[in-house]
Amino acid sequence: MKRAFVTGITGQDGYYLTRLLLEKGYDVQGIVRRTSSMTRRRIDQLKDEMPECADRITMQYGDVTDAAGLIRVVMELEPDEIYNLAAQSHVRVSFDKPAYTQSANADGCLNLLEAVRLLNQRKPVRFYQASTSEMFGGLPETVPQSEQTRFHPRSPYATAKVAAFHHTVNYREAYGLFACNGILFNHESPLRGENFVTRKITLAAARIKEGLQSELSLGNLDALRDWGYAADYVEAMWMMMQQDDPDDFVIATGVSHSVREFLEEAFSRVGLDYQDYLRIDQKYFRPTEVEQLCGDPSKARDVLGWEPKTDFYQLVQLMVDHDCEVAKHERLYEDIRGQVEARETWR
Ligand code: NAP
Ligand code: F7E
Repeated sequence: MKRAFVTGITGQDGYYLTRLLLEKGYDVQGIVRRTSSMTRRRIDQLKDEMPECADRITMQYGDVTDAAGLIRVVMELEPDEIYNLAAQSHVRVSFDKPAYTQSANADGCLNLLEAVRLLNQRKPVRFYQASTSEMFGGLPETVPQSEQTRFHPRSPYATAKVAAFHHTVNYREAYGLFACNGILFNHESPLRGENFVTRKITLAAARIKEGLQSELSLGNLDALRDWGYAADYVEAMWMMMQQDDPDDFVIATGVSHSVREFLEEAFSRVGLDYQDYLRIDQKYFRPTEVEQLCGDPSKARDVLGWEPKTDFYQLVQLMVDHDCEVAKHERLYEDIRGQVEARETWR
């Protein structure tokens, strides 16, 4: 049985990658940060969905900023494949927390690469780094962005990811490690964090429809993104790790849409006009914006045989459907709470 070690296992991609690895028969080991309240909601959901595989997921406390801890865990577990998904992944937040973002996203990768280098002296191990289209910076003249496009990072998040990208390439060249970068464009799902724009929109549409929310505050609606489905994208991560030689790949759909289009599409699916509920709030604008991302995934198609299976419209639909169910449950809960409160007032 192959063993994978996944950092960032509690995040969106952590859920989808772990699901894929379990389906492929892997033993999956992950680290979680110690927090005062539990962050394992997605992995608990996965264990409920795949009870027959639950004993093949193991988690222990760990943090990518703790180099000594990482070396201990990696040397103890001796995984065959390591996926570094851990990051402070919110671009807007990175402007407020630049040093922490650098520490988690750049130094965290370097810490893990050191552990990989040590383990590789004992047994072969493969390393995946979660790189990002944010590294390109989205200047309109660079569209479509491919593996050849020059990096022009426009946030502390992106500058840290550029450093991690180069650390990964450098460890591959200097020490002959099997280390690869997946340069993934935006990928979303019903398990996307609620403060990323797609999920913020689909949850708002569903909640407004149920009478649980009255307006939606957003920032820049003109930014263009190449949005894909997270379940498709984790397959590309795994495929990169099965190649004979390590390399870097752009993973994208090749089609982009604006935030405004996503908004229109999501609200129309629940029979609403977004303009009746929208408020523009300056606090959601970024000091420097990434205007236009649209990837060229031809290398991934030709070398890996990877292609996206889900288009923009299917993605919006599956997110809206999921969040309508969430909102219906919230509504039910509100109704029950209202009845309990009414009874307590009466007493
Ligand atoms: P996410 O949902 O925000 O998950 C991030 C994960 O990293 C969470 O499990 C988080 O743990 C963990 N983490 C954060 N800081 C950590 C630290 N210091 N030590 C250990 N774990 C830490 O992000 P995602 O969307 O799944 O993305 C996965 C990776 O791909 C990230 O590196 C992201 O930057 C990159 N990426 C994402 C996209 C995208 O569109 N989704 C595109 C390109 C690249 P908690 O649960 O405790 O917060
Ligand atoms: O913003 C605009 C915002 O935060 C998308 C991360 O996974 O993908 C993600 O980064 C666009 C931006 O994603 C709001 O200005 C408008 O232009 O959903 P987002 P992101 O910044 O593209 C990349 C590939 C990653 O690597 C990252 O980890 O939407 N926008 N109004 C807004 N964005 C947010 N979050 N909230 C708003 O209210």
